[in-house]
Amino acid sequence: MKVLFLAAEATPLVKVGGLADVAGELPRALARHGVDVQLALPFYPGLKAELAGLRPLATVEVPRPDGVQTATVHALEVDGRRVWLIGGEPIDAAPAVYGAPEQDAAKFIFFGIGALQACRSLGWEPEVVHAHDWHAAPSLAWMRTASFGWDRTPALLTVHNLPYMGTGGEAALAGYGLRPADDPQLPDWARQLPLPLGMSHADWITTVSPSYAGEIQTPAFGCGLEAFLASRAGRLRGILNGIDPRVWNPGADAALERRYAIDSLEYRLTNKTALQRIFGWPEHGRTPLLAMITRLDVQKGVDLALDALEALQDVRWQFILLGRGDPAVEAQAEAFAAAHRDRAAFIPQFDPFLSRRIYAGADMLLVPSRYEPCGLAQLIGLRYGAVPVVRATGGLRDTVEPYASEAQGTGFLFDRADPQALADSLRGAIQVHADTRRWAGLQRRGMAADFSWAASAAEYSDLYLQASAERRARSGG
Ligand code: NHF
Repeated sequence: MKVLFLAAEATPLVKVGGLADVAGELPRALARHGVDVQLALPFYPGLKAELAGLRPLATVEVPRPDGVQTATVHALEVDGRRVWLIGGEPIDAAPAVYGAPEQDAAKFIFFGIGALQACRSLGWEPEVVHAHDWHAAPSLAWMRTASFGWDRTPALLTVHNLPYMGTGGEAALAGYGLRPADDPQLPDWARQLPLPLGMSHADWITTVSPSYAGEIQTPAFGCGLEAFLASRAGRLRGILNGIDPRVWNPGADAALERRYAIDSLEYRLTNKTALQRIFGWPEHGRTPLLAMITRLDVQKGVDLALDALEALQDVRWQFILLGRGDPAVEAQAEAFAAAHRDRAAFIPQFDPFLSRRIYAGADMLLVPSRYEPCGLAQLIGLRYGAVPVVRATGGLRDTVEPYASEAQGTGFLFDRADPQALADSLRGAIQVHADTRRWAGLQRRGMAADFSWAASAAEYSDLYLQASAERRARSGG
């Protein structure tokens, strides 16, 4: 089975967020199911500079009603799989991976069309085209146009984060001759946006957890597309993301002060003490060390965490927040850390090395997201024995089992997106933390849970087969 992945980012070449991990790691797991994934990425100027010696394989035409643009095609092997790099003027004109909406739309539409043209011109025809997020969604509309004509090729679209629809991309779609979606279930404002347009052409829409697949069919999470998504319920599936257990392994993680495993949990303390020392805090093993490692975005509920901790003044805790993002959220975090220097720290960075040390040393990992399609931090937290305290939404609900008794549960969940609900949950968690035996049980159950890519890959591979069979049946064999 040959599958073309189209994505704006993928590890190890380009990484901004969780999408990169999925697009980079899922193909490896799919290979074990006999699925040959070739991945196309935009050839961003930054990547070009890093791969300066790479020679172009071909150039292809990207047709527009007002003329033709040229895309360059480079290819390289990563982990034994081919990655296509599609370059050209619209990508050079908007060099950051993500920038201004109009320019980004032009760049990503160009990229998607260029990738399809490259496959055709180099003689590699995928049996399934699998696009990720709004960036790649327009290519699904384009492959069905008369001029390209891949009508028998199944199209899958994975939505990693529904609110990002490519707003501002209306003119760019028209510029490439892409007509508005004609699905009557789509509201007018959505018909000429990249993500809904792609969804209207997809045979299957997937998202990254079963709960989120259900939530986006409701007004609270559907961003105005709930009626459309509900009308596609039979063609909408939630497939949980995974993590690579070799990449995330506290038993072999070179970043840690001390490595440990499920049967040597006591070594974690060394990692906790190392963190307390960095911030000049009392090196108490019994004081709960809480952490958040996240993009500082309203979605992630950093404000809820800070307000909840304010409400827990009477309780002993220490708190580390690592991540960057929205300047307003950063300012709030900075003010919080300044007011609680003796027990709170904010490090406004994406620091992979430090993040690993935090997963390994924190007692609890807070993920109070307002919505969460899947979430990767809680999966890493579970694997590292940093017990997750999460909002019961999306993938968080699907991956963290609520603490119920000495023998059951891997973390703590709360329902309402408000600081008091989180504070109550934290109070409960901190009480259980005082009981070392119960706490170690929680940690061990979380560390033993299997969130590798194997299960996801099996589901995607089944879906590819099903989508292919459906298309074949529809077009008469
Ligand atoms: O894990 C990758 C990621 C998700 O919940 C995450 C999100 C964006 O918000 O699928 O995409």
